[in-house]
Amino acid sequence: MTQQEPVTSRVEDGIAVIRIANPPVNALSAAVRGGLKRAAEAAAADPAVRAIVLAAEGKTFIAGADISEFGKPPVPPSLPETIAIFESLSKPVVAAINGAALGGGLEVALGCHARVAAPSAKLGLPEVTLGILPGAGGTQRLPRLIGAAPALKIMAEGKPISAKEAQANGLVDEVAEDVVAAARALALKLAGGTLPAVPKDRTNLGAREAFEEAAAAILKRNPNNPSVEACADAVRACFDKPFEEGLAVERAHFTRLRDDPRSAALRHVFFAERAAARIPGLPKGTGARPVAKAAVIGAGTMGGGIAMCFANAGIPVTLIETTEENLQRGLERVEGNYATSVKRGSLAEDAKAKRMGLIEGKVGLEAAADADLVVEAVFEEMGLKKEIFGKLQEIAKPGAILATNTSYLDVDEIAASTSRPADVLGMHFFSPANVMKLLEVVRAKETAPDALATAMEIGRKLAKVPVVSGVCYGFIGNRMLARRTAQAERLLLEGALPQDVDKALTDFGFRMGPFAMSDLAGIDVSWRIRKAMNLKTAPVADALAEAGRFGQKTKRGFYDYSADGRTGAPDPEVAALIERISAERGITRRPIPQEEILQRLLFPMINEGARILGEGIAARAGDIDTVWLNGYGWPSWTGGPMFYADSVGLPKIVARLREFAAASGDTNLEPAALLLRLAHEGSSFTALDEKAAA
Ligand code: 3H9
Repeated sequence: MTQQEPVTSRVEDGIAVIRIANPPVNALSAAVRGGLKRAAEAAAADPAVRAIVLAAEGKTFIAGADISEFGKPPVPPSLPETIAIFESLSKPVVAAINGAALGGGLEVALGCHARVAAPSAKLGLPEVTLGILPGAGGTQRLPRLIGAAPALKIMAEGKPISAKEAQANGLVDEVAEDVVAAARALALKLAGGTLPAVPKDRTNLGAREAFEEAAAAILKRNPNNPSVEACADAVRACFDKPFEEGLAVERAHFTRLRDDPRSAALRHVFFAERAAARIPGLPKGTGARPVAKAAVIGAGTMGGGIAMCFANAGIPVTLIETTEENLQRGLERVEGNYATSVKRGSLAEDAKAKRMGLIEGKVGLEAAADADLVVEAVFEEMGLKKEIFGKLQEIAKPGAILATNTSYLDVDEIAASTSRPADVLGMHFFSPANVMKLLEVVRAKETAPDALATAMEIGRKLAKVPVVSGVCYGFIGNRMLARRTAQAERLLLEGALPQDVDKALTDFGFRMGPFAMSDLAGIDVSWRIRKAMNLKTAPVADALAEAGRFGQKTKRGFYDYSADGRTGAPDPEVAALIERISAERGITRRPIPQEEILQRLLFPMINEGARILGEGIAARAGDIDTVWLNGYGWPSWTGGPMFYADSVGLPKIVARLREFAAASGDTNLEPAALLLRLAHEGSSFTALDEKAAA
């Protein structure tokens, strides 16, 4: 076999070591499955082979089925068929799990007679995150190996477990540094004896009552999740049906779910998130600058949260304020956040101490002198930001990245206030910064390629999903959000009530609608900004704020929170106030159907997304989806705004936007040039991304 073969086999001392080498993650492509089948059959037929070790090259064992093959015509051998061949061999097969064994990768290992894992290996069945269930015997073999209740937990949560946990629950037989050597030794030990395949009866399933109890709790935690429901049903079949029939139950669920549009959307989400890491136009070989120490300027809620991100990732960070008093307040807030995590049990006391130990509070910008990356997180005031960046050009060490956390302001203008604009970019965190996954990395005109690469790499180290945005007002996410916010207010004036607007979005899958969100964040925040800018764009929100209804914190906002301070009830006073404002403006209110409300909220955002893409602010439609999925709670099973637009059909969106524009006279609602072109060509945002990637 040549070196390019994804599966090779070498016989030494009576053992055939079958190796998978299919970078980057050894996904089980058709070529790998074919290679595995041939290698298994050859080892079975070779009298010199007494036992078999299944190993893999690189840092991953097997990341599962090749997700890019889903939705394409199947190529034999199928994965279940390949696994069945290994399981039925009369010679022992031991899996040498060197790294992640996920999905189909773990299912391959379950078809082996024994498993040895490296201490750092992770084992899991993450199929639910792709809207499917394990489809190569995982739902039938794992319960029969470790018990039905623990197996369902692993499948339904989709989170991998450690090698140590896997050894404790019987999923792996041994944990060893040198997995191939340990697997060889185990394989030889097993040769000639009875082979310990996963039992096909109910021996290991555990009590049915315990399973049903666990299943009920899991289904309650995951309402309306077809993948989790299918996992529970397939595992239940272990009790009710023979092994082969259980496999048929699993297969039927797998095929149904794989072909469901929700799974296609979740696969898009998976690939879009990874594609967002690729920065178009970056010179080949651009490396990141080393970042051993960070500084955050401003110890407000945002700055404190950003400092926590660095500390959580083990990077020492200086939190800088203008006065001792502000600094102490900021540090106390950070300490309080960690204390809450300890109380909830999600953080150990010593881990808290370690993280706090990485955050050093200092007064004065000079404290940024030893940082490799400085993140400014002060008020949204251009003058103040320019002053800080002007000073940083002298204080920060040569080569340090100077980032601004601005949500709206012009990063080019900020960069122009220093003599080193190549070091300047935006790192826009989302609140709460220590929780939210999205990081918009704003590439300014003069940003150096390696500065950009550094921000992206640091973003990943901070466990964020970084997405590059060009410079514009609000960048990708907030610029689109502004369109939705404008429509939400307008819908109130035309006839809807806050609960109607919010319901359209929660029914669609958002956790919260714009008005409930506004009440949570505080209506006064944007009211003050509008006042300062003399904007009259939100008459209802302004009237509420002027009446002292700031939201949850005053127990009254768009909703009434007097019951328990947190649950908002529709308030007749708010309805009366809205009706009054409509009347004052001469607007005849009308009942607005839920479908229209949803379209009025989403289509203008999609339209703005198309403008953002057309202007090159976002490199891919998938980047826009990644922003909305990770920063704004867009429901993942619809794939993000641009993927959703494709599923609705671009001509329909164009037609509706034209109607909205004509009815309102708002030229912003006229379809964007790119949207028009794609609709006219019968193309889609997905096709546009695919063309750009090719
Ligand atoms: C399944 O197994 C179904 C079966 O039950 C039934 C079948 C019948 N396929 O994440 P990374 C690519 S469903 C194709 O950046 P990391 C990825 O797109 C599967 N491609 O690396 C990226 O490409 P690019 C269940 C895949 O080190 C590159 O590999 N399994 C697959 O941060 C590097 O990926 C899963 O859901 C795949 N399965 O993390 C596991 N996996 O460089 C999915 C990755 O062109 N994978 N790629 O952008 C993962 O969770 C992570 O990739 C892993 C590595 C933890 C393995």
